[in-house]
Amino acid sequence: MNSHSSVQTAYGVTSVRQQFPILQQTPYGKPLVYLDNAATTQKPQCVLDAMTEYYTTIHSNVHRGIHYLSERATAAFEHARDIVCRFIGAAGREEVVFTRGTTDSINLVAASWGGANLRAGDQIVLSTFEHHSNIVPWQLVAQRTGAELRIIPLESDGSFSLDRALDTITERTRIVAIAHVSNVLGLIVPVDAIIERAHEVGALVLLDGAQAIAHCGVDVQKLDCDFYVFSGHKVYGPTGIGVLYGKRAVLESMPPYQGGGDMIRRVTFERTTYNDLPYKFEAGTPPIAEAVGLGRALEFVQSIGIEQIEQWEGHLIEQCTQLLERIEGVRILGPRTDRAAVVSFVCEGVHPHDIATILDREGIALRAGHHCAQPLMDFFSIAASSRFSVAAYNTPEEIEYAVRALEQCLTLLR
Ligand code: 7TS
Repeated sequence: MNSHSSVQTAYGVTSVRQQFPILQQTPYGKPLVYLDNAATTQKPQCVLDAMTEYYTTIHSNVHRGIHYLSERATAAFEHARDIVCRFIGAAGREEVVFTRGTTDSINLVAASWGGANLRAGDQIVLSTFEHHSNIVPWQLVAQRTGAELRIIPLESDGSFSLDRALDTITERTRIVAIAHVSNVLGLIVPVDAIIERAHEVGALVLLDGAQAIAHCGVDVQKLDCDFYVFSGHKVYGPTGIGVLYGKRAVLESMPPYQGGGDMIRRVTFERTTYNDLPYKFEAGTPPIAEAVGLGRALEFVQSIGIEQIEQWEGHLIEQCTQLLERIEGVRILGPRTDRAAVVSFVCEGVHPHDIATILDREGIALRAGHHCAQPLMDFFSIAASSRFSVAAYNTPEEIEYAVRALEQCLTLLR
């Protein structure tokens, strides 16, 4: 534990933890060990306070009424957009569209950009490990347009080959939609080379940043991706809000997704003209308090430092991997290195749901299932796997406790 202790002192996990009231809970009389962060992260007090303050003193509808509260609500909402813009390094605030989350953002791009640009014979490149929300929206638009899905395969041992990924992109590829970090493998995808190749053939790239945004520094201009999408709730913010970043010229060229208030400039029954970016894609009353909460959540991440979080989580994942490797009959899915925040594994002869049920009684929250990545489960010929996923507030002690509980559980079940 000595090496952990020195890292721990420098990082200050105790003060990070103290900011999360929910972590004080003791389910079944045991301290809560929350290791289901890839599904959703918990919320620090500052996010809860920002949302309460918003509803207590600021709430009104945005971009509409010319009155005191409406102006304050609009300012708070647009300030949140500025925070997102800086956090991801976008060139301008008009490139930041608020959505309901990653799923909503991908559906927007698939329906709007895909509907306008895809034709029969065009290729949409995805990977084997995509989350269902980065598969099904593309299937829907492929069915409508006659475009085809082309899937980046994994090596037979489950590893990712950049060469194979680059080979999957062809002259007929119009868009590559791929996870920045896999929610099952934890793999940090080498996206730079993929983006370069895609652009060489004139294709766009959408990065699904749902699992990256809280764990890796993201700079959309450096990445040079055309779209970047993520959910607020996976980065210490509230549910019901997410982001679609798009390069300005690309967003400008896209038709509206949903129609309604705020997204228009002028409506007549004969013809409607649309609002400027980003409002063209924000029909109806947006999730205002949620945007405020997300802005505060990103400031919370900045207050610790994304590099510090990345390093801390790297230690936790390395520790978790090493401990799991010592257990007989445990197979870890995904790479040994280039991994962010997630460790999925299968235990010979034991069902993941049984593990999750037994560990739950020890106060440990982990995930068991297909993780909304059934094609990946099919690739591994498994129905489900178990998954530990960490966040900024997890500790080496929790990892040790969870893996020891897993060991005892396996002894019991075998
Ligand atoms: N893409 C990836 C890579 C994800 O991990 C998830 C959610 C989504 C998209 C969808 O995000 P949403 O906020 O729109 O629902 N992943 C998980 C998970 O791994 N366990 O629960 C949800």
